[in-house]
Amino acid sequence: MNSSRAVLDDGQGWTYTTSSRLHRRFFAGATPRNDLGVGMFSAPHRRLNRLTGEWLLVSPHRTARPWQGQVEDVVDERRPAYDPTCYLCPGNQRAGGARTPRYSSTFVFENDFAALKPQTPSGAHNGDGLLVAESERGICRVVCFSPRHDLTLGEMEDGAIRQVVQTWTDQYIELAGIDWIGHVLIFENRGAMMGASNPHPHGQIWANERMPNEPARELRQQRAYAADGGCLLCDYLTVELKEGERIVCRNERFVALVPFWALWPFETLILPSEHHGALPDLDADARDDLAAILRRVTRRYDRLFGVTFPYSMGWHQRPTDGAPYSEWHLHAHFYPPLLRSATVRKFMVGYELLAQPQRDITPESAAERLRSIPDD
Ligand code: H2U
Ligand code: ZN
Repeated sequence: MNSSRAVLDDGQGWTYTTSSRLHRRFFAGATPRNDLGVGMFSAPHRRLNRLTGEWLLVSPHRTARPWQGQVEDVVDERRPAYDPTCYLCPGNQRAGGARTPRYSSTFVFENDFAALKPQTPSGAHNGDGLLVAESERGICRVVCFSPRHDLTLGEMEDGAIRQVVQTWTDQYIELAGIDWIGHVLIFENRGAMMGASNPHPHGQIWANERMPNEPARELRQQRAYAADGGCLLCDYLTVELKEGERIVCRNERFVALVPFWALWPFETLILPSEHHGALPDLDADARDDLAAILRRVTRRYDRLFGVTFPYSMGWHQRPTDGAPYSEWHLHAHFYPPLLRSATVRKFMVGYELLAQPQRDITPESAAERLRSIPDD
């Protein structure tokens, strides 16, 4: 290690360098390797999210607590292949008045109720350095994954998911090519519990001028790590593959794992094994592998509690303001809210809202459960 690196000491027994190989502290220090179920890891502890730089609490002993709180309804999920009232089904009228064409694979349209707009009056406000505001331009689109109303990503054929990957790639290229677009977020909200307004398989794209908060945090972390050489997620993946405990599934070019610092109970991170910064960097084989792993992960999710698993998922790709961002490693996060069944979800409230996030089941046990589910 380079001795010129800043050494951070948080005063609670953790020291790490700015490019910290934190795992070395975990596994080569007082705590032996493969000791994640015992010792400090079976008691309350905190873990560092190396991608955001934020800590989260892990309280493994709390899984036994009784639950008398909110229980979600299990929605009857049988749906028709075509729903005449669905604005995303082929040939139907949308709420904004436009008509969805009779598409046969994927279909992209400008969001009729876009949160950001390309024609936005420019302006900045600074009231005594305390009341600060800036105008923000953007483009919001909706991506229909399939003309079939009744399918989910995990129920689609590999070839059809491959077409979704291609559409995401084409959209990223097109939007990144607009000179004032600095960041493109491709995401999917699935299930009413996560705020999706319609069960038809679809996602969204929000492209805007400036870096949003979460990618900006990840950029800072990846950049600080890369300052000492190496890529944060390439090195992290090497450690995860060596440990093996948090890997859910993998193929030749992609890996799905529950991150060491996972916050949501069954959160996963999907990343290419090789260093790529954005979807267009993937070759045809890698896109095939990506489609295959998406199918496998979403199938496992749907089988875990026997319901279409709600989640927010999204792609974190290299920003698009024209700078190289060679430190950026392409990845997708799946953030599903369900905790212990189809009806009991995790809430981000109280301490989590006011102090820091916390989880009960360990990432290792979540990975073990997801791993044990067949995905064929
Ligand atoms: P969500 O299910 O994640 O909310 O995405 C659906 C989007 O579709 C939502 O952003 C848009 C909503 O604004 N929409 C249209 O653009 N046209 C419509 O006719 C209805 C919904
Ligand atoms: Zn539909």
